[in-house]
Amino acid sequence: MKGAEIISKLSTILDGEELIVSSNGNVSRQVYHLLQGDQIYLRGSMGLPVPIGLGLALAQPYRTVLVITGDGNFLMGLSSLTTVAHIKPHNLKIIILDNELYATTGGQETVSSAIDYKAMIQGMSIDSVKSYDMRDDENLITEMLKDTLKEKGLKVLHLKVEEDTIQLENIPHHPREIKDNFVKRL
Ligand SMILES: Cc1ncc(C[n+]2csc(CCOP(=O)(O)OP(=O)(O)O)c2C)c(N)n1
Repeated sequence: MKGAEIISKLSTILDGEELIVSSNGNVSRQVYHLLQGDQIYLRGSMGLPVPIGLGLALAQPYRTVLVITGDGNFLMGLSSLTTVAHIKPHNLKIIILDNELYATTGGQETVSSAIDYKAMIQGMSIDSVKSYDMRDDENLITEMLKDTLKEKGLKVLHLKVEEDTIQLENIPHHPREIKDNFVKRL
């Protein structure tokens, strides 16, 4: 299963009120084209989806905040997960789409293949982390996404995914426009 297919599946589970932060590059393009709403589609700013999601979750405690991030982005901003683990915002959900690549910039390998994500994240005291390999098995995806989004509490879902083959068009908005549209929803 590819990251874009998982993002598409989310459209059947989200209720439209969630605040979404997506990582720069392909993931933000996919969220922009495949999901609804004015969300935070990061452009250029690599490594920031988790810390921005954390701030948003604390500022908007009655909204579900969903971070959708590539593995390269997640690893770049990894230290912020220690703060997430310490605070444990009940409304913060993090989905890591791990293709073991910096796919956006040409498919260079990340170090993900050498990392046990579940052990690493549990080691930070996030017991609710789940990790699945979706490259051959699509069966449980709807259940897993529902569990992540609809069950209360901090959730981290790490998914091994296949590389996306289709490149979607760039987001046709300046970051300031993205921000202005997003803040209207708060
Ligand atoms: C600090 C910084 N370094 C490098 C880049 C270039 N860059 C943009 S997207 C990207 C890859 C992101 O990888 P990942 O989050 O795994 O997502 P994928 O591209 O695999 O969907 C890179 C290296 C950047 N924008 N900022």
